Amino acid sequence: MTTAGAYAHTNIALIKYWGKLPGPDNLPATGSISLTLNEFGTKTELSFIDNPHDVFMLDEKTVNDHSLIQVQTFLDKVRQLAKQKHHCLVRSNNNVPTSAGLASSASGFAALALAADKLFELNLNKKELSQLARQGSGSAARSIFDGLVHMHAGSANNKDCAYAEALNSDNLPALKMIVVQCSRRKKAISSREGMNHTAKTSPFYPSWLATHDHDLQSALKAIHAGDLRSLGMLTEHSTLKMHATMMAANPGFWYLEPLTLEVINLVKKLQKEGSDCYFTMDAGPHVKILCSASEAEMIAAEIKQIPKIVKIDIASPGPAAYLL
Ligand code: 2P0
Repeated sequence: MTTAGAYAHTNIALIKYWGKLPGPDNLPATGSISLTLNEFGTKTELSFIDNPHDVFMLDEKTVNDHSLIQVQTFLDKVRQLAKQKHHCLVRSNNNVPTSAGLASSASGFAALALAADKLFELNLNKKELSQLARQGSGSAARSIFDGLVHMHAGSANNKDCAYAEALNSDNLPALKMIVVQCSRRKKAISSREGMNHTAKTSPFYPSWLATHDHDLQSALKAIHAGDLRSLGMLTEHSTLKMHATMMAANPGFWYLEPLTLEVINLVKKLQKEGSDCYFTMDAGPHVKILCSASEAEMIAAEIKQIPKIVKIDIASPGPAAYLL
């Protein structure tokens, strides 16, 4: 075989990952919980090429920036696992706004990991696939699985413990996530730079680490109990703690924009009026609203009233990554 293709969906974290352990394996310093989304994702086709280095094409354009190095470094790990030397052409197409805080690296590296598993005949199981995807991007480990997903934190003496697994969400009501795009601009600081700078300089970072597992365990309990309100409140708490930690870095930085705050103020108003809706933001200005499926249309219609919003999509929980 000389070509393999895969599709992976994006995911949005409810309990956030922000910070890494030292070392070459991209081990997350915290665990995380996410929701895979049906509406956004990346299709990747991987082929062997007769070339002295890998080539990366994103949305039909050849890439020559830091993303190429990330892809090449990832493929070096695949070649090492497979004990092969073939170079590859990676052709990816995103239906996620790239580098705008909508997690295109999550779907991108999950699709690449799955395609590489097939092309290099690695025969990895899903846990191992998530570990491979994590080495490309921490959040990618979660996009191997469908629906609600738990990614385990890394450990300095056991790199095998940083893997993802699907969670049973049968006790929760049907969920939706409303994705509210608040800007068209590309983000200035990548997640990777942002989290490394935060870990090095923010006096709040040790507190983030010390309190994170309590949030994660509480969220697991809320999911098990089918308690959307508790899960939603923990989602907001984890989000605000993550953003506060980066604002307290030196120098501080932030991804939120005035429109972001307008949206979250409206979410809080709707919540006070009795709606099951809860905000989260990632490394970008966009707001994602976790809500019950039965209220999604109504909440989206309210949010649409805010002027200058770029786009609103109502997303459903999505499937696991799959081969094409
Ligand atoms: C998350 N984010 O849990 C957090 C919340 C952004 C904010 O995971 O360096 O692209 O490739 O492992 O996975 C985005 O960071 O970082 C991310 P790397 P990644 O979704």
